[in-house]
Order: sequence, then structure tokens, then C-alpha cells
Amino acid sequence: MKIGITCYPTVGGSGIVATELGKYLAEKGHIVHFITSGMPFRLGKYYPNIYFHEVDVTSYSVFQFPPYDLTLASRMAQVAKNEKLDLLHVHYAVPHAVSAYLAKQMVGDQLKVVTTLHGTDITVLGYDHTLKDIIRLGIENSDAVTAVSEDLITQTRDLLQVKKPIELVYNFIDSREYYPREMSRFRKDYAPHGEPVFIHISNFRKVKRVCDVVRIFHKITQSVSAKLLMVGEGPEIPVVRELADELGVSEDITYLGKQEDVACVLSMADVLLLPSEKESFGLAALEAMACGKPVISSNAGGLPEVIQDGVTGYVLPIGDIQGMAEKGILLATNKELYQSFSEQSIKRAHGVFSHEKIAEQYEEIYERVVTGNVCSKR
Ligand code: GMT
Repeated sequence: MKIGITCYPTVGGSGIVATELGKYLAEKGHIVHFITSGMPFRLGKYYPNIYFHEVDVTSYSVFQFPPYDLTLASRMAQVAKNEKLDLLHVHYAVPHAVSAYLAKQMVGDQLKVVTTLHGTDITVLGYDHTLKDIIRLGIENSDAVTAVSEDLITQTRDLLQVKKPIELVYNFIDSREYYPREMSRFRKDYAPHGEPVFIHISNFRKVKRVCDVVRIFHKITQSVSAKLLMVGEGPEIPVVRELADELGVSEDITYLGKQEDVACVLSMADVLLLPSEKESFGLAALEAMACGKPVISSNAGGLPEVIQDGVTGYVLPIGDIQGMAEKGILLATNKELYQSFSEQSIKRAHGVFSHEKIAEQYEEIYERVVTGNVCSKR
């Protein structure tokens, strides 16, 4: 099939999933055209069957704001016509599903549109009355719509009252990349006395409740000597640093910034802390599990669908700092329990969320919309 993919190309779960999906589909013989505002960050080198079309937004003196959505729609239509695309798979309803709808108007109904909802397009923007109707338009006019968790499907229905069937397709990890790596030599730099190492990975936005991470870690260190690795960059970093100073744990925290080789970084740690306020899926949790690292998380959004409470980690109410710290201490001090959680994490991540399995689900959806058999599974 000839597939156009649009996503946000910067670091972020949705961009990662879209790019990895495109790479794997190309490996399977599909022709994949990325139509994005910049080179997706996991697509830096040459891959056969993959093409990149940059959306270069025109600036013109009368425009107060550059018209990204319209430029994207035109570019989608151009690429679809030139390359005879069968479908556009867009990640994020706003504006990508809306631009794809416009592109379809220009190209004709033979161009099919599959929209994947990732989270904040619904759980944050869905509350915005100025955007609600246009998000609904994008969803209702897609030929198929998927969401990355059951929770996100429910939220989309509740917030936007969409009638369109929404299918569940979980996110995935490439099992050939996400597995436990031998990193003990490097781990020593951060935990020289064999201390347990906690890790947090995110874009350090408010919804991630990164200050909870520091508070949980602080409570843990009151019982066990431990270390914390902070991975990623974002607006909350200065706040977090200040809090860590206040609580006297700065010496035990290392900020690694953005990292490309997440599997290696995760392999230097023991437990991932993810106490988010909103998390439609929690790709970082899945990546950690795939590398054998249990996760202590909040029960936000789709996290309980990814982490099996009491088996591959612990899922506690949002803001339960004390409870999360207690579970951290438990995993740091009970070797047998930790071993079992670690093994179960690998088994679940590579079993339920493997790239082969999830890519097949997308291929079935593509096949269905392209051949015209649009009956949905839900
Ligand atoms: O988590 C973020 O802030 C980034 C955002 C994105 O645009 O990539 O993540 C969303 O999509 C990911 C991929 O489906 C999910 O794993 C994240 O849970 C989701 N984030 C939120 O719902 C806050």
C-alpha cells in the first residue's frame, strides 16, 4: 500500500509511535510518505521505501499567523496525487485530521483517512469550546478512527459526543530495540555504591506532575539510599530543581536531558516513576517494562491498561506520594519481588504490545478502508 503519515515530528510519544510504525510498515514492503513540518526525530537516516515531504509554511506579510493547517492540507493533497497514495494516516485530531479532511476534498474520496487519537488532542483540547466542533469534524470525517487506550475512547465519546466508531489500537515498542541491555559499567557512574536507581522520563510539562517524582524520591531516600535519573527536557525543570534543593536531594539526582537511546538509559535504572495527571497511554511506561523495569504510576487515563497493578508495577491514585514512595521502597528492598515484576514486565510488553502485533492491526484497518469494507469492529 502507499501510505502517507502525518505526525508532530518533535520528541513525544505520538511522533515516536507514528515514525516507528512507518519504519516497520516500510520494512514490510509498504511505501511510506512522511508529510510533516520537519524530519521526524527517529528518521534521521536512509530507509528504503520511506520518503519525506516537508511542510514548509509560507509566510506572507498580511498573515498574522503562518497558516500551517492549510499548507499541510495542500501538501497532503499534492503528495497524495503525485504518489497515488491509498491513504493518509494522521496522528492527532487537531489539526492533522482536519487538514486530511481538506486534502480529501481536493483529491477525491478514493483517498482514505485514518486518524489516531493520542491524548491531549482530546483530554486537553476537547475541553476548549472554540475547538470542540472542529475536532469532532476531523473525527467524524475520517474513514477510520483509532485511539491508544480504552480510557481515551471513553473520554472522546464523553467530551465530544462523537458517533464515529473508535477502535482500540494500543501503542507498541519495537521488541528488537527495547530489551534489557548490559549497562552496569555506566550505571556505576550514577550509583557507585550499588544504590537502587529510580528514573523518570517525560517532556516535563505540568501534566506529568514532575514535582511528585521529586517528593516520592525524597520519601524513598528517608528509608533507603537511592539515586534518581531525570530524562527529558521541558518547562518544569527549573521548578523541579528548586524543589530538589529545598528537600535536600539534589546530590542524588542526575538530569540527563533528552536521550535518543532510551533502552540503554532505562537499562541503567531499576524502577520508572510516572505519577502523571493525564496520560492517555504512557509510552514511557511501556518502554520501561520492555527493558525489564517495573513502573510505579498514577491511575491516570490509560496507565492501568498498560501496567498490571501488583504484577508489572503499582498503580496508585493521582497525587498519592506516600503510597508511591512505599511501593518504591518495597521494590528497592525485596529482591525476589523485584525479579518477578521485572520478568512479568518484559513478558507483558513483548507479548501484548509488540510491533508485529500492533502493526498488523493497523494494516487490517488500512485494508478495510481502502477496499471499501468500512464495517467497524466496535
Ligand atoms: O505525553 C506527552 O506530553 C506527549 C504526547 C504526545 O503528543 O506524544 O503524548 C501522548 O501520546 C502518547 C502516544 O500515544 C501517549 O503515550 C501519552 O500518554 C500521551 N500523553 C498524554 O496523554 C498526556
